[in-house]
Amino acid sequence: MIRAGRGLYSVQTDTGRILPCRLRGNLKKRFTYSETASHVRRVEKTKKLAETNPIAVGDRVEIEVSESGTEGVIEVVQPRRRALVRRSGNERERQTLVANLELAVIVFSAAEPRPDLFKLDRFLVLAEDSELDILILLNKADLADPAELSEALAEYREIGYEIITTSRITGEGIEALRAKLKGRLSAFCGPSGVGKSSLLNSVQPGLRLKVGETSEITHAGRHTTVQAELLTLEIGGWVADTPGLRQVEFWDLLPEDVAFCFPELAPLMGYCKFANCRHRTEPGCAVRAALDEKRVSPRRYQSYLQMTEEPTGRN
Ligand SMILES: Nc1nc2c(ncn2[C@@H]2O[C@H](COP(=O)(O)OP(=O)(O)OP(=O)(O)O)[C@@H](O)[C@H]2O)c(=O)[nH]1
Ligand SMILES: [Mg+2]
Ligand SMILES: [Zn+2]
Repeated sequence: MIRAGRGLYSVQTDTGRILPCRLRGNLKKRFTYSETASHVRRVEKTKKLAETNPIAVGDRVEIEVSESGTEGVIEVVQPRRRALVRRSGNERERQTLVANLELAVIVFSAAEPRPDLFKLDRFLVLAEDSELDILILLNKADLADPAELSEALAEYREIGYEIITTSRITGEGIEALRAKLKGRLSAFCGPSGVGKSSLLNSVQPGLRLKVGETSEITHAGRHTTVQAELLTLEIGGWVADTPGLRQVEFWDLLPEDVAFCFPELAPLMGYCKFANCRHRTEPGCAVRAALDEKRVSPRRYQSYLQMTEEPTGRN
């Protein structure tokens, strides 16, 4: 399923045709997902599903095509593998942004808007928790001071993240980005106005995605892209353009699981004196020791503290 409207979905068939489809009525009610997210660390929880959307972009479906052959009905939604899931806005509902994706492309801009690294960390944790491959794009490189740029990048490269600096204006990084997207299902996510749709237009000029005006995006609440949509790439693969997220709320991430989503903290787990250590003020804490020895960035640690302070789980 590549696009969702009001009760009407676009489904791309194996032959590449795109058909408008409705959802079989009873599917909406008894909707269950077999969740295969295989976190060994996660205690199996019974999840009462309150989904914002019963079916998400990226879901594989079986359809019955009408006699005329011009439309269809979605009969079966196949079990999802990995998905990008968050808690939606003020509602206590689970929202699947994109299903069955392999790669999360997290887009930030070097300027306009200024990068909020704490927000970047939240996106990273969201993607890590879903066990996705991750690529960070630092867009609008043309607006940045190169020295400042490399400083921001170093922190993430040190802990193993791949970052490509890109610019729609100079074309920097576009070819490298294309190579990363080729042949897989990926999703662009990040705050509004960072240039997600612009970059996709550069990757494939025929897409003609709507792009926001710079003057508009400074007003809070302006979103140019309003719905996730899966685009077919000529080089092979699919990529979802998603609307910018103002807030990244986790759906069911437990505070004790957060450290596992920090690549520099995960290897330390199990080495604290207390098994239930929250890595704050406990004696014999391996995280605090790594922090003292400057093996962990104080800013990233701050990010960890912020994320475990709030109620991250469903309550
Ligand atoms: N200087 C510069 N401006 C850019 C670049 N990429 C995008 N922009 C501008 O940034 C603004 C926002 O771009 P969009 O592509 O609409 O941003 P978006 O991330 O898709 O935003 P939402 O759809 O609201 O989530 C537009 O005015 C673009 O022209 C870039 O590399 N350099
Ligand atoms: Mg957009
Ligand atoms: Zn600890």
